[in-house]
Amino acid sequence: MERPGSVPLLRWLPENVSTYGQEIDRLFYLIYYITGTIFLLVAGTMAAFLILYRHRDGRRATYSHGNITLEIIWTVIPAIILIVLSLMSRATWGDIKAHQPPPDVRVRVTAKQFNWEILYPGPDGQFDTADDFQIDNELHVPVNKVIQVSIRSKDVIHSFFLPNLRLKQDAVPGREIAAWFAATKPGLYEIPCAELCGFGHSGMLGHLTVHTADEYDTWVKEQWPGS
Ligand SMILES: [Cu+2]
Repeated sequence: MERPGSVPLLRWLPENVSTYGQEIDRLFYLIYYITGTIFLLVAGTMAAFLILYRHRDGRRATYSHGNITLEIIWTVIPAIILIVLSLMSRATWGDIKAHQPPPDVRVRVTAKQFNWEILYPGPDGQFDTADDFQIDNELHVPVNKVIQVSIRSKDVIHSFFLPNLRLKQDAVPGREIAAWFAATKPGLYEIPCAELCGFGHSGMLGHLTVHTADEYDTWVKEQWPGS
């Protein structure tokens, strides 16, 4: 969703409803603006040179053997930018990935060609017990709660992607990978597969429903009437 008064080319990510989305977006836009500016400078300079140094009668080409000072400058400056960006990315990555907060809700997501199997542990909170409940492509969570997702795959590599939550994690056969998010706004969001996984890849789409606390309680009661 577009913010009022924003220029689409400058801010085009989908609406952020993730608690850690701002940190990701800040980094994304910083890198985007730096590379965008440099792209425009390089393309502009190239276009200017094409015009300035086009063929003209009576003008001979001159040979240049390079300029060491210039080369040092345009190597050192990008190197510094790269190091600063790496350190910033590392700090953000560490904040989000290394410090998973204690989960309020746990689900297991198993990717397969071409569906997301969403497994809820049920009232006992344990997976692989009788009260487990599985639905394809439908993830229901409460708003403002920490959701822990254990991601698996049954066949090939898929990628569990919640664009609005700024979460993307590969699902790798033979591994169980933990990810987490907390949504700040109720609504319906998409769960596309972000890794080309076969002929049905483009149709591999689930939906995340973020409920208010009351709505979520109602949904839980519908799935587990006895609880
Ligand atoms: Cu897939």
